[in-house]
Amino acid sequence: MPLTGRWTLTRYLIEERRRYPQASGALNALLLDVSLACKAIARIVARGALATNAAAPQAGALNVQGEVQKPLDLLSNDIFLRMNEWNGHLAGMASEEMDEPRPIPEAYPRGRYLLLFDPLDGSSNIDVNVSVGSIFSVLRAPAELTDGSRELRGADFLQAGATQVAAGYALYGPSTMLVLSVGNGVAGFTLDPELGEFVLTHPAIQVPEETQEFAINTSNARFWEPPVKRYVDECLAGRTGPRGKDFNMRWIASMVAEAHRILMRGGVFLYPRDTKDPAKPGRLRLLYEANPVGFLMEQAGGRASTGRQPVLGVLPSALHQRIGLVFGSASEVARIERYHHEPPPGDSDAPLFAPRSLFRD
Ligand code: AFP
Repeated sequence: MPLTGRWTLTRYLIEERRRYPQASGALNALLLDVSLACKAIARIVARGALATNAAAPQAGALNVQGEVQKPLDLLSNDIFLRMNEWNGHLAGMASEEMDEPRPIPEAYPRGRYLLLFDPLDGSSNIDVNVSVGSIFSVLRAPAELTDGSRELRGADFLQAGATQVAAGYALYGPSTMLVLSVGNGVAGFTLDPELGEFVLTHPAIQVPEETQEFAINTSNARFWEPPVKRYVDECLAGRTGPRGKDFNMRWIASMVAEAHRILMRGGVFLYPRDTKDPAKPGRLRLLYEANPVGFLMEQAGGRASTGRQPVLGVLPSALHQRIGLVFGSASEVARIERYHHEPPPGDSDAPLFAPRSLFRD
């Protein structure tokens, strides 16, 4: 298809910047470098087993989460670091794959932003040639970091998701896509492999409100809390249950791919807090996964929650903090939040809310 009439990522970012005449262009330049990192990772992922022996786990390599790091996780992390350390727009980076945040090398100037990322989300899918992605979040850096009066600390990244300046992901699927928000809605770009450019193909993405699709790893059912069990049971009951309609289920085990499906056709994703491992209040990471996906969902008219509160309102307490996460179509997420706040149906201590009560909806 000819490019005429289509916007490239560069044009989209410039048009967005024009709404802020005082903007320096630093955020745009940063996002273009992030997109270049994603293109480089896309090339490697697309070569599959030909690229390296990338899919083979490296003996003994564990990240700070205690998960096996594969060569491709490490390579993608390195690409993100190298593509972004030199440009003068960042005061530091933090990655799911690194124990400590990465300061900007002395050789380069410091900038006004912080970049957080999971360079290869869903990497267990690499072995089986199923979609994976990169996901990132941009925060403002404290002024003392930018002017060089002090060194980077982990605490600099502990900002609520609502303060994100931009967030997005790249999806390495049958085609490579970049989906991005700079705080004015969500736009999706498809990589044109001939031009090597991200081209705007999905402007103004909105999460469809009506859904009959949910995504959860049901092998964890015995560890779920009652509100989650109630929600899933009601979906499974289908047309004959309280929801009065049949639901379909999906599970890709790559959150970026699930988020993309939900942005395109609606649905709800749950990786809730559970009782599987008391040391881990959820599976996903607040700063590298929940916050950027939460920002995108809210910007697309959807909703993202811990189950108890909007995820973007959570003040992080640690760089690698895990959290329960529910996101997708706004009314479904609101329903799941409501189930967390109201007494369980049939609770004998709460007769007004018992299943047959007039006070239940
Ligand atoms: P990896 O990046 O370590 O493969 O983890 C992927 C992920 O964080 C997220 O993308 C999936 O939704 C979730 O884990 C899948 O977890 P289960 O293996 O428990 O289904």
